[in-house]
Amino acid sequence: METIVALATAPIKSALAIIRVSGDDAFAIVSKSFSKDIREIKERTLLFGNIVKGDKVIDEVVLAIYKGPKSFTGEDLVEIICHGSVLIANEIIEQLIANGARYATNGEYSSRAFLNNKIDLIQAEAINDVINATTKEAKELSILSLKGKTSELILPLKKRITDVLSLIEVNIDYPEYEDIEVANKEHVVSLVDELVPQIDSLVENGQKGLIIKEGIKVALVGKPNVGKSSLLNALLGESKAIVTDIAGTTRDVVEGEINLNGIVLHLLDTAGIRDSEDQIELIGVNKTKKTIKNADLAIVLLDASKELDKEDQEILSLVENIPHIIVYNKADKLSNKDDNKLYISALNNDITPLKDEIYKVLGIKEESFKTPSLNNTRQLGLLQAAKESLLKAKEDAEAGLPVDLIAVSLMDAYNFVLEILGEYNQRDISKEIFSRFCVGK
Ligand SMILES: Nc1nc2c(ncn2[C@@H]2O[C@H](COP(=O)(O)OP(=O)(O)OP(=O)(O)O)[C@@H](O)[C@H]2O)c(=O)[nH]1
Ligand SMILES: [Mg+2]
Repeated sequence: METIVALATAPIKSALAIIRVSGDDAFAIVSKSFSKDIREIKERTLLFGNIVKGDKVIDEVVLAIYKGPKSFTGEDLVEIICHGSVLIANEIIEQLIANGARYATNGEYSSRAFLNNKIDLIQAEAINDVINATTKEAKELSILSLKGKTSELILPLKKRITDVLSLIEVNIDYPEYEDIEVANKEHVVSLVDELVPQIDSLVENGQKGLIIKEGIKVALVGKPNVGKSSLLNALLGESKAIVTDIAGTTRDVVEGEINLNGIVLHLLDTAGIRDSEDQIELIGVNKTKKTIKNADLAIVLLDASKELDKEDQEILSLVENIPHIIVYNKADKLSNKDDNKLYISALNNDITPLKDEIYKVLGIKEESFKTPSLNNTRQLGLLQAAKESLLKAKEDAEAGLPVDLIAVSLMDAYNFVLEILGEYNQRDISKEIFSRFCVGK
């Protein structure tokens, strides 16, 4: 493979910077500008020396030298650890390019690791997730995937589909042999009945993993004056949104973000919904309706001190089709409470019951943070596709179709499972995935 070079650390002033060089000529290209010849090195090693340009020293550096295939990319790889100056790093990179390397594209190192079978696609995606994680919990979950724990979840599916597919193959290829088991409808039906619940549970865990990784959009909705902005402020622990006793205070959507015990909530405080003559308020109300449609969870606030009215009912019907929590605010004004209702007082910062309920609705438990899962939309989409193909195979089996036709859907399911790992059609999908990486990864 062509030799590539890029800065692996951030292009800012720091103690040290790392430049990565990977490819067939990595050792030769570095040797041209290093005070020692490293071409014959066979073992992983560290070397101290100078990077030079003619007789000028660019920097004193340490080289971490990895002889392929025992390297991250699987190729000969050199990490040049230099002083953390952008000028020095650029000068070294220019020198290596002059010596025959080319600047790497986004994610090209990880892409090579994948193509050289050092990691599967799930692990490659996890590298990006680790880098982009914004919470400790999301980072830890991604580390599990990086270590291959998520890939292991797929292996039983792969194996079981292979079992049945190979039985069918043998039957098709060697119909004359009488001592082999006959592939029949029951094999397919029992395979599908066994795997579909497994896929459902993978999807369920994956959706939780996605929430832990990316957080959720939470819309605070309700009539004017029920205390939405007060709740936003209480959740954020700062007075971000304007609160007044004038109905219709909030017009634009006010956003805030909190980390609720490991889950990032992107909070959206909205304009109170009501029929209004006020042009500006009406625009706000329309924005609220759009916000509800895009939210993952709606928190509907009702005023605990008042009777439910038609306007409240209308708001409840707006959230009917998305996950929602109904909460009674201003509980401090009440003396009698109904055990079946969720009460809070945004004014008094008494909102713990709501925080607990959010966890409950999302189904996130302590173990969710430690459970490896297929948790990006690509992986979840492929799981869904695999499930549909399996169900089609079962339908065909039950309709009495010949096994070779049933095998077509089974093969589709198999390929979808392989595609999760990047083992099918790998070059096309990996191109798309690695383009999302930063250069130097
Ligand atoms: N007693 C009591 N008053 C509250 C509580 N929460 C909010 N309020 C008061 O209710 C009034 C309206 O609060 P806001 O937070 O502005 O209400 P809102 O839902 O954002 O209203 P709009 O922006 O107009 O839609 C303010 O006077 C708050 O102090 C509560 O828990 N108890
Ligand atoms: Mg408000």
